[in-house]
Amino acid sequence: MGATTAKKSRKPSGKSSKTSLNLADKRRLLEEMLFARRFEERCYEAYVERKIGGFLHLYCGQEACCYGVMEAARPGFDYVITGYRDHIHAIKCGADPKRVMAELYGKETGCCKGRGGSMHIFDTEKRFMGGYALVAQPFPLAAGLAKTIKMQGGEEIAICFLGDAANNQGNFHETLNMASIWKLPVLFVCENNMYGIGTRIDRSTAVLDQHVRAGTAYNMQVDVADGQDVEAVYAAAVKAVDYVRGQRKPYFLELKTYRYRGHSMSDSNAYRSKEEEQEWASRDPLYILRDRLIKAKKLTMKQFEDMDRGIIKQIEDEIIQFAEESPEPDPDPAEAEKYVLAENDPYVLVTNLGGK
Ligand SMILES: Cc1ncc(C[n+]2csc(CCOP(=O)(O)OP(=O)(O)O)c2C)c(N)n1
Ligand SMILES: [Mg+2]
Repeated sequence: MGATTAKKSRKPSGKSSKTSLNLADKRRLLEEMLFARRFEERCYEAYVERKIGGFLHLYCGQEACCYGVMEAARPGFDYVITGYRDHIHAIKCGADPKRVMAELYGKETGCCKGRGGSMHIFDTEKRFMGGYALVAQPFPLAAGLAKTIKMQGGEEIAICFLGDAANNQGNFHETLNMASIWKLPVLFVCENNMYGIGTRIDRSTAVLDQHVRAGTAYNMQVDVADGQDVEAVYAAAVKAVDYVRGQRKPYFLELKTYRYRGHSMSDSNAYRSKEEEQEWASRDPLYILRDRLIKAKKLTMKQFEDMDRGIIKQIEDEIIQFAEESPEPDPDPAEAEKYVLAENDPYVLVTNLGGK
């Protein structure tokens, strides 16, 4: 389910993304998104069983956003950063799902040695730069990554996935302004699920269309796409990624989407109407792609169900088992300190990857 390994070349090749998805790509994307859904649902169960502690924010319903964008980008080569709804972005960048699950379990084999947990998934080898709990914190970090790339003359781009409510925080405005005037190679992807915790966007935000906001206020190239349709996301992302990679300028892509579960596990999700939930459930990103493939006679329902069973089994037999059997971290405070102090600061990590 993972992605390609990081290619270290820093010379621009001028190569753009391929513009359409073939049948094999679509089937793989369906399988990857189904894996993401089942992974998150299994996290839900593990949380209820108290195997996972702390906060847990699930990505169910929004899968087409991450998979559509990253299909157009270069996972493991481009730098990716996001908020706390981060497990699936890490996996699509190439992080080992076993180590992501072990991180959620707080085990030593986790991708942050069990010290980060759900909101702080990190895999610098795959250039997945986290996983942040503070709303909008990744905006300036993404700009910093893009600035580093620009100074090094590399072909990478920085991709920052964040929610709609993050755009009401000061970091959004300062970062978009600077990214625009400094011409930074950063793609901002706004996963607009219309809610910031329990507050609907029209109660918190003056301009509802986030791409309009970014385009008019910060003189930035922008676009908007249906975040439930992975092919539509992919088509918009190809344009966005090619623009950022080719022009070395920022771009803002808004994706209209919906999260199926509450904001986090502690959210009773009582603020949305059943009608609204049902309307979005009828536009499930998995079923849009599945039904299109079935209609084109490229997939049968039986094949889909077999795929689903295989994924559920793989998650149980390989991923959950790995997390369950992994050792607990060393409780010595001196051990833990190693992972909370500046040594592992993202800036230092970028510098270690070859930055100046
Ligand atoms: C700086 C800061 N302020 C407030 C919070 C509390 N908080 C956590 S998530 C959230 C809403 C964010 O919503 P959005 O950006 O739309 O992302 P979504 O959860 O919908 O993916 C808020 C206000 C926080 N974590 N950090
Ligand atoms: Mg939101």
